[in-house]
Amino acid sequence: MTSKILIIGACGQIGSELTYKLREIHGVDNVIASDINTRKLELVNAGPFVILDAKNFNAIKDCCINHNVKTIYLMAALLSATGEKYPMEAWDLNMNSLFHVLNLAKVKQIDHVFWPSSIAVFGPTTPKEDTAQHTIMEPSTVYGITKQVGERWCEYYHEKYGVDVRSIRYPGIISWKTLPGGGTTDYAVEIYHEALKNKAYECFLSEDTELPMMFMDDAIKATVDIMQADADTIKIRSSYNLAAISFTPKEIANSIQEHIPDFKITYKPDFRQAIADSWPKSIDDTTAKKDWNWEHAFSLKDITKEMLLQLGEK
Ligand code: VAH
Repeated sequence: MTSKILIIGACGQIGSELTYKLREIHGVDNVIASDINTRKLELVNAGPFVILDAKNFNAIKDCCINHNVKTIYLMAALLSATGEKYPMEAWDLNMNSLFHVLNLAKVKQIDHVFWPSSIAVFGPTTPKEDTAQHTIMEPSTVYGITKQVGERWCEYYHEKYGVDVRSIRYPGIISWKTLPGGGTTDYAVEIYHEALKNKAYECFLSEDTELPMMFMDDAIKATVDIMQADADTIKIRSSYNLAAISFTPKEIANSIQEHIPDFKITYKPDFRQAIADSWPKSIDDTTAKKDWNWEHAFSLKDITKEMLLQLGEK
């Protein structure tokens, strides 16, 4: 039987687009989508789908045995804002799901793992401009702590047990196909929806809050590229810095006003401002560029044009 790919958390913002891309590359029947529920019916009906609890080791193991799964993309997690509301649930899901997948790789039940990290691994003491691949990491969010610890375990399992686990520190990701949920960077998606609906948006971050961001197409390309790279080119087995652009709410609003001149933004920072303030403003991804030829494609201008076009049609 052909070896299959399993995506855990396939109904999420990245998981859903990753599912379509991997099916384009490997064939629909070779990519099994899974999630805790069937909330995204379009995806559930687009190809092989199983309901799977990322915290249930035996369920994941049985799925791998039954479907001859040899590669897992573990995309299920509670993100930064939700993690602050439900710290123990975030620790439980984000960490135990990773241990389950790494342990399946350790005993060779599967051969390859992709696990997403995040710029949330950096904290208030990290230098904020052009944040380096190796630097101070004192994350001040539960989500960031799970990502920092998760990176340590990925590197440990690679060094000790030879597990082929690969990881990327995603910045904020902007997409139109699936709404994000529970993130601090989600304002950069909501703003486009509100601009088209109401020509106005009340932003939960202050106007000058600069954050590293990326269009979904770039994030998916990076994910596919790192997994297709020769193993000996992957020198970092914790997680790679990845960058595209950085902008502030004011700058994204200005880019929208080039298309919708009377769009108005107001600012009402909430608890997510402190999370955003703990993160870098820009990321140095020289190592990813050097090791596996990473390069982003979408500028803020490109993103705004594409988001308004796609959402306008939707
Ligand atoms: C969040 N979108 O806001 C995620 C991301 C860099 C932030 O990990 O929590």
